[in-house]
Amino acid sequence: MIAINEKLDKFMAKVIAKNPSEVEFHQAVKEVVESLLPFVEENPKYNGILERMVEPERVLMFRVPWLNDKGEFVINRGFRIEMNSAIGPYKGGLRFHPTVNLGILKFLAFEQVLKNSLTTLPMGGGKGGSDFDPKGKSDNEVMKFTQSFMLELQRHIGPDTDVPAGDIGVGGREIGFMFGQYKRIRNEFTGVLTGKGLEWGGSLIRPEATGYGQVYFAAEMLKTRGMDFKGKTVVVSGSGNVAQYATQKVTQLGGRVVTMSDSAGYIYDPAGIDAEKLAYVMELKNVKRGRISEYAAKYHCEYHEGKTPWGVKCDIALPSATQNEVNEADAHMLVNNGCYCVSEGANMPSTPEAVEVFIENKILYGPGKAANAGGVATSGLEMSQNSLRLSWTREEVDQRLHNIMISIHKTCEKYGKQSDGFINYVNGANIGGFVKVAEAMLAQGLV
Ligand code: NDP
Ligand code: 2IT
Repeated sequence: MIAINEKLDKFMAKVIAKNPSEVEFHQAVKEVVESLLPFVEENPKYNGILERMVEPERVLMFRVPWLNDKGEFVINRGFRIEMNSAIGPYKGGLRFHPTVNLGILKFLAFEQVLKNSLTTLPMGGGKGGSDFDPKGKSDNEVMKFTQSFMLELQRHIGPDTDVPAGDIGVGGREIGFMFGQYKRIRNEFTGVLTGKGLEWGGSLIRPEATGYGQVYFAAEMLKTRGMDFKGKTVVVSGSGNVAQYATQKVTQLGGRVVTMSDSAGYIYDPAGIDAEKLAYVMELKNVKRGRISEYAAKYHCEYHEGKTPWGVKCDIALPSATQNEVNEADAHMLVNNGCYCVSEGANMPSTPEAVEVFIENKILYGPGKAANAGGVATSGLEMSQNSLRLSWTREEVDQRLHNIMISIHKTCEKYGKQSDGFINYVNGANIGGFVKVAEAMLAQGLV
């Protein structure tokens, strides 16, 4: 054990020296390497693979100049991290948020490699985005920015090379503008982006997929203890794409979602956010682009400014906003209040200390790279439909998504089940995701 800890420290010292101040990247790598070092020790053929996996195959960073509505020049920074293409073209979302930097995108790209491997589909890993803040921008400004962003990005991507999609701040509107610009520059109508509109190559269920998948994964975890969503109280964070469809699926399965949030605070509606109230949230967030506090005013419930919802008593928690939104104190609160299942829709929403609390208390804890893989999996299904030039029905895509989430759960069980019967989904997802990528890297030689 001591030898493993020393190895981990040595490995991390190198990663930190080479990637200084990229704290989120260090955090993501450490969690994965911690799981994998004992496994690599037992399987020495994988020696050296982790060292290669933490070095992106390619990093693109570029200037994005555009003119705002006042006619002023604005300069943003654009990125694409092409992390690993061992098992397929680079695949992963674009994030537009003022906090975006190289370290955050490298953490997301690194997680994406293992996540995409878990989906069973042939997709490598990548991530990109910009420090552009869509909040408060007009449609015209968003279009100007995205066109300028794509003017550079287009030379690096393609349906067999690198296929971006949405993430925080990038939804149907942004994907539409980017697709139009790519098509105009390249004169190609092709599946270069996923999350497209249904009329122009998109897949049914892709908007729903991350939240639905997160709930399907939670349902699989609950099943291992003979439980389901019926009558359960569920706390959701976020009110964007993932949170909205997680809420919808929980309600369909008979659970009651009592919170949603945004970066300003959370609402607590003990009666539950039913289909009608969720339709209001969708209009508020996707069309009016308003704040979640308006929900509290409309439905006369509590609003907690500047707070996260983890102190609300629940059976199941679905973090669906952003990284490191659940800290150690939050994790203790959840567990002490009786929460026994956490399924992550966001990427790395729990700090390492919070994860430790969940594992020590042996609750059902599904880490993002397993629990939120339904989004990218359905992107993979969109790519398949684009290649076939066919569209599958809603039922067909949903069934495939559901089966993929069941399969990811099985993989986690296979690699994460301990001798006492407890499933450590962190180890399961990390090892399960790693094996396929590592085998492909070995087969392809030193590239
Ligand atoms: P959206 O932009 O649709 O929504 C993001 C939500 O999270 C908003 O409610 C936003 O509030 C909140 N949020 C964002 N940043 C912060 C912050 N720093 N602090 C508090 N709240 C914040 O994004 P998505 O729903 O698509 O993404 C949510 C999470 O899910 C992300 O971690 C993303 O990486 C992950 N994910 C997304 C997938 C997808 O298919 N979209 C797939 C897999 C994972 P506000 O409006 O105030 O900013
Ligand atoms: O984090 C993620 O998996 C996503 N944002 C979705 C990526 C995709 O290519 O659909």
